[in-house]
Amino acid sequence: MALQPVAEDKFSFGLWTVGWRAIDPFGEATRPPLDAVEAVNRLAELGAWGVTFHDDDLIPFGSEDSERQRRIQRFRAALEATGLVVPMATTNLFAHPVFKDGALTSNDREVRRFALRKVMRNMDLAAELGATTYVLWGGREGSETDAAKDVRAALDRYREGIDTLAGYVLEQGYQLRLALEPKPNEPRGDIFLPTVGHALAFISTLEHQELVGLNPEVGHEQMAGLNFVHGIGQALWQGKLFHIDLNGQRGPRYDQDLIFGHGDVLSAFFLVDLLEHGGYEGPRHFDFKPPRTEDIDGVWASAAANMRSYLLLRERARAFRADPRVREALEASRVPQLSVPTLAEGETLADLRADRSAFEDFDPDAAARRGYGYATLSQLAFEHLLGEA
Ligand code: GLT
Ligand code: MN
Ligand code: MN
Repeated sequence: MALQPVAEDKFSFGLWTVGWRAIDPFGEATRPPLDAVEAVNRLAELGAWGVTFHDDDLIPFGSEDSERQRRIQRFRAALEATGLVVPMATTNLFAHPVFKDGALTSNDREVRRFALRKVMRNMDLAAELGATTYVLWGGREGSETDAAKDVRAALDRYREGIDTLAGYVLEQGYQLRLALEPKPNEPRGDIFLPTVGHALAFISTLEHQELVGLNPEVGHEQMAGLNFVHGIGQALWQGKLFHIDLNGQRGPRYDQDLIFGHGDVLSAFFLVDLLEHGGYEGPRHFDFKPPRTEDIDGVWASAAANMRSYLLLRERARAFRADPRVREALEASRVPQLSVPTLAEGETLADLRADRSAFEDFDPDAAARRGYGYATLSQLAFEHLLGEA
């Protein structure tokens, strides 16, 4: 079994993941800062294909222009030396206190204008480095009290912000698509566009909706108790899965950002199965946090673990799909029948109403007696996951 990642696997990591110093609300950093060039070198050694960043991961907020250029040059040189690509970039619109009431939806108009300029500046860099996806995670867009926000006005501003940024991409002729990343809460008490579903509905109101899709994160949907595989299924169905943040989460609680697979492992299995067989060709991007207990060796061990988890699950998913017993079980469960349109080709409403077999002669009790065989099918998946099948 090939568990050594290769470029074709399209594994990517954010600089902020391996670079997380483990500062949490209760404690100080447990690790020293990690140089971006060191991160690029080590990720490349481990077999990653891409690296992603927030503007402020690469260039500290408020840096002089010369310092900014120096840091970009070093980063670019490391990319060239290793062959690592930058498939995606994003903006830090959450750390500086100026964004304490949000960025694109802050009540303060000056803050909203500043946020747009900050995004546009980093879009220039993203395009220069060859990125094709620009993520927008609105972690501070929200509130702790419903007295603070007119949600309809906030959504007007959110839409105006995204329309403006998409307009900028078009004006500049950049090859970038925007990907919104939903999250239900944390750091805000409640965040706007809390789930995949909310974000999809929002996108349908945008001026340049073809340019805007999603970057769903495993843990964020699971924090809301939702089925991530179903969310991804719908995003794919709507042509909106532009990017994905893989990690682990154990149910509704704070955002854990565990190693991929180290949460709901059955869901991770079906997720990999869907990504591999559902036509998603984008990056497999890990947005995890190396546990706070780890030293730098543990950081690299955890980065490698994400990729290994994915490859193991991919192997298991392939074996599941190739198993003749699984094909039989799928057939017995009538899974392929769900792909058959309910009306025949060209069938009219009158035809349906005239079809006695659909109603008058249909025996609902007989149909109700038929089992669906999901216990067998589900157990087969479970045994493949455990490598037992
Ligand atoms: C932040 C957040 C992630 C987002 C990143 C992109 S930043 O770490 O928790 O889920 O993907 O802004
Ligand atoms: Mn994320
Ligand atoms: Mn997260």
